[in-house]
Amino acid sequence: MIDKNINLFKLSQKFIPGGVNSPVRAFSSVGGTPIFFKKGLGSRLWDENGKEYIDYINSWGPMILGHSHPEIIKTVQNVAQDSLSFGAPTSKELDIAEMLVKLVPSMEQVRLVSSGTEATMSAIRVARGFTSRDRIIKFEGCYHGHSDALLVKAGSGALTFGQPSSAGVPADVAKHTHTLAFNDIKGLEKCFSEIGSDIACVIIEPIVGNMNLILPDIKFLRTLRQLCTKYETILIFDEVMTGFRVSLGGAQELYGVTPDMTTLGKIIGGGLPVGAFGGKKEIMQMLAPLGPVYQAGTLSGNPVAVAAGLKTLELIQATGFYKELSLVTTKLVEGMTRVAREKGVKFCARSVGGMFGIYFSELPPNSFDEIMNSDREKFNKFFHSMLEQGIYFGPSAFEAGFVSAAHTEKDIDDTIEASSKAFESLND
Ligand code: KE4
Repeated sequence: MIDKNINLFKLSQKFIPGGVNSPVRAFSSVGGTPIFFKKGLGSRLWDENGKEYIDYINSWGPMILGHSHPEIIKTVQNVAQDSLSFGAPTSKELDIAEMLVKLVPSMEQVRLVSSGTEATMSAIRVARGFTSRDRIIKFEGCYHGHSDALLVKAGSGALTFGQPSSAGVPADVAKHTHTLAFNDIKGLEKCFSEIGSDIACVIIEPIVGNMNLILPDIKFLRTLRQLCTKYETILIFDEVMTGFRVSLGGAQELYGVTPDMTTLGKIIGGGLPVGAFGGKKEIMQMLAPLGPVYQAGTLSGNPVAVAAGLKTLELIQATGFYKELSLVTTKLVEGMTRVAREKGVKFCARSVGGMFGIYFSELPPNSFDEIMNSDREKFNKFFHSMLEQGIYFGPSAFEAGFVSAAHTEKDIDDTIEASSKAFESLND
């Protein structure tokens, strides 16, 4: 039987650079042919050959309720009947803004955009406008989308390609971005002691999901908060991935560290394009039409996308939602770790809420350098063995995995069973 994925990928490369609309999808890091999907339902995906998979990418986070959730689909269908876009205010934008401010209380005001990249790019511009400073700090291995100032040692995509900074980013832009080591308190203190009063903002993934899953040292986050307060630097938590993924209140709720601004995306659109950035009112008032910082978007707050996001945000507030999601995700990582040990494979895994990391290393990594030392080759073999068995993990050793509320105990058991075979194949 002809593999439609191979044909489609070959054809796509004729019209689309690399055959994909986002680099990580090309399987460059793991090798082989990307899978072209045509249907998703609950925890399952079907490719163009009709092969079924259990999905642990969930569109890189948005599909926390699973694919084609009936209530979300119905909401989208209903709203779409009244036009897809107005380019004018709608009551739904007020509804989701009110809900986001309620669920992320560090945000007094919020503005909607159409992607995480737009959210982080805009947040940095507001921070620079508010402080009249140019310098920003990010951390190696963290990824915040592809705006120029942030493609300086980004973690997702670029790291996989082994060139952590991107061509096309002018040196004059990159020079304002200082990249520090995640969890390195000394480096942070040194940088602030040298240039603290010139730093407009620090942007960080409070829990990193773009150099695989890396947890913060609470002392590191607290020191960062203290230094930003001391030097009047805006602290931006990029929760595009962790927002509503690790808990209802995100990483800032889990760690009890309050940023000045937060960026969001993925889950808040329920699978449709929605991003958001928000923070203290005095900062957000810098934005046009009130203030001197310009930011805009034709489809910002799109009514259909916002409706999908609103329904998603409503459903994830169900009692016990995150308790259950965390339990299922923990069962997955504990089960895989157990069978890896039985097969004598050097492997570990961990999870936070509905996201997880798997590592072919003795201990879970806590830094960029440590994740870079994990066994990429073993990951790639494992990835393909699981794919063969109908289990779809992220096609890169530097990505986190995601579980949805639609994943059943049987999905998890089947995945653990498949991983046992995959670990065995590593010993061949
Ligand atoms: P988007 O522009 O892709 O919507 O969001 C950029 C972004 C910003 N901040 C964080 C913490 C993110 O994780 C992302 C995007 N995440 C990647 C997954 N590693 C999206 C997948 C892709 O690039 O295709």
